[in-house]
Amino acid sequence: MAEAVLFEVKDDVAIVTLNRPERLNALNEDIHAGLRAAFERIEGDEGIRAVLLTGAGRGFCAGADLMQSLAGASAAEKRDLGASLEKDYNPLVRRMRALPKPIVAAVNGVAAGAGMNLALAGDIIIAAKSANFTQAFVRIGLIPDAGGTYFLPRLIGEARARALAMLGETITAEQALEFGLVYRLFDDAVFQEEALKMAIGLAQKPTQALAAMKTALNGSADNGLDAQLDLERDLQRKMGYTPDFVEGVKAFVEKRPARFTGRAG
Ligand code: T3D
Repeated sequence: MAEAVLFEVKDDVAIVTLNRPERLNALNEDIHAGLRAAFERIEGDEGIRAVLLTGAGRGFCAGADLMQSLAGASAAEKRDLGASLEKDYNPLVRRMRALPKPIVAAVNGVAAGAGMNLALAGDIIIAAKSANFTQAFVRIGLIPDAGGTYFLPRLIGEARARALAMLGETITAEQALEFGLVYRLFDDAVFQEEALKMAIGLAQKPTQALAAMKTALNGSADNGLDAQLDLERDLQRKMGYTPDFVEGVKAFVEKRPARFTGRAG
């Protein structure tokens, strides 16, 4: 049986590919286990400085595997969806947000339900022009999970978030761009190449600064201005002692491109 999550490292980028194309990469136990293993490796390997998360085949991710939702001997247990969020989805979303390395979520095709929200947990979300997005939850009597009710209003505002969640309509990649849900679109033919290029570019940037940016931006969702200014001060103090700050300034003075190592000290 093919691995449910493919993992490859290229030019300091971990390429994590959801790999159940026949099910549009719907999330089952195998995918969750594969993602846990992938992120454990990414967290533990200093040589990995960026992540590219994408899907195999024509889909990015069609959300939870509905074929397995209620099937099997333990159907009653499976209806405790809170337990499945607690075990699989919530730790994954927390992990992605806390990861001290940038994640490019490269939405190559349909992103539905928790599959869409998995993409939103990334740092930079890009999409192929043929991709589409849907908060499919309402169609099966659920609410958006996997961080959807947190990310959506912050990314696209209350009005659009509520409409997408309640209507469960599908939006095109162009609409997602217009809404501010994704950063950039690429033609399908060059999508994977451009996504990798973006991730490799991120892997060459000052990794400590990108990690600190994630901390600061995560904090800004909940902090007031005073707390956020304090957080910026504390993080910038740390940045001042990184070799990449010294290299960045030196490169500027010497009028050459900086060669960042991403090292902490
Ligand atoms: O159980 C829990 O843990 C609950 C937690 C829920 C969190 C959630 O994510 S809820 C949202 C779950 N996802 C959905 O409701 C989306 C279901 N899928 C669709 O509505 C459509 O497949 C799409 C709109 C995404 C794409 O449509 P289309 O026409 O491009 O493709 P298709 O023909 O429907 O799908 C292709 C195959 O993938 C098909 O299999 P088949 O008929 O060729 O054997 C289809 O059944 C399968 N597939 C698509 N989505 C899922 C799936 N199989 C299992 N689970 C899926 N979510």
